[in-house]
Amino acid sequence: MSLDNFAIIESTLREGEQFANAFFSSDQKVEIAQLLDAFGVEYLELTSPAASPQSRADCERIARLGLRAKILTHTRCHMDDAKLAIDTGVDGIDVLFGTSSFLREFSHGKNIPQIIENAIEVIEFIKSQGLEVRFSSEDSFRSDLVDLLTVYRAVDQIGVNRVGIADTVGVANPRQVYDLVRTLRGVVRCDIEFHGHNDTGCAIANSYCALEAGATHIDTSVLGIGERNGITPLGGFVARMYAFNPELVRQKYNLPMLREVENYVAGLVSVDVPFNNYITGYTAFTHKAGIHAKAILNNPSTYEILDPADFGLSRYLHIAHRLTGWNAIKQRAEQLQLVISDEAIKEATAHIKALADQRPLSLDDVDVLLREYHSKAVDAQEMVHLHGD
Ligand code: HCA
Ligand code: CU
Repeated sequence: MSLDNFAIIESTLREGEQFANAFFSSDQKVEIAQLLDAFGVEYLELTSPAASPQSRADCERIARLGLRAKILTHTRCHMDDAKLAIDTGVDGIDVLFGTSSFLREFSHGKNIPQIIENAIEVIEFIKSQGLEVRFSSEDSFRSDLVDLLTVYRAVDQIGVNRVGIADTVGVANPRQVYDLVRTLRGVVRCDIEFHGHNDTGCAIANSYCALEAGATHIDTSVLGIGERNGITPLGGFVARMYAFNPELVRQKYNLPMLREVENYVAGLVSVDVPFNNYITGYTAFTHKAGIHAKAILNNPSTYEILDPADFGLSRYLHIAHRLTGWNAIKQRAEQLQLVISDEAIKEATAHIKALADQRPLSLDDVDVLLREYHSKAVDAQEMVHLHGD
């Protein structure tokens, strides 16, 4: 089943370069490639060598690094581009039919044979050079289904390695993705890739549904960077797959590296990692309400489907507020090595809640209060001793 056997095509160095703030130097591209390779993604997709002389040089440089990940570049379905790409030394080429001509021709319904003829020429040429080749169409969800399947069937028959479905404008919802991939699965033998934009927040769910329906490859980028608001984010996709099969995801990827890769890319494109980011957002493992905190102390999986330790992270119990509970306050006292009776802890908790109704509290405020309760307890004990003597 694809859900247990999927591959990530990491496109930070292609789709990510289309992000508004992205300008990667050659050395920075190499660093991104090495980090993603160490993280364990199966493929890296690079900007077309036809884009600019530097893009071409960078393809050659990254192809020569000897990384474990397969190196792909992404080009139009043109013989000129394919030749240029082959000369860079990459392992494979993702070819794409451009929107305007594809859609125009599809809507007239006339040029399907021409599209197929062109695709076959390019695909056979790439294959004859011993490279992996993928064929995909832009804006698949707004193309005519019959035309789409006709083209995909034809390229499958000549042995394309993979066909791709692209939700270029982020219009698809999970059920539509499931249906299209399922239909395509019945038509082609080759692998199926899904590329999803996130304009309406469905990119991760759509990627997951694509796998459920039989897709094998998912495109991602670090923090989801890409055109407009981007595509399926690597971290969010990994979180989704971890929720499905933690063991598999732990084996496939070096999860503690995720934060490093994200911080590096965030710095390069001058954005902050969002506070609510999947896995690495600064509140991703923060528990607040008293009932949550109590359960987390007893068994973290009550409120956590991801184990922060697997990602080299730790959870945080936020206790300095009016929703707090005495179990969490007691645990804080223990952390501070303050011995205080349960009764006194309950009093301290009531005190904290009353204070928190007046103003925002910090952990320091809680600690000061706990130390006061502790000293009161010690004083009381000393009194008992004195009287006892
Ligand atoms: C684009 C192209 C693309 C290609 C996706 C693919 C898209 O920038 O418009 O090759 O599968 O979203 O359609 O990124
Ligand atoms: Cu895209």
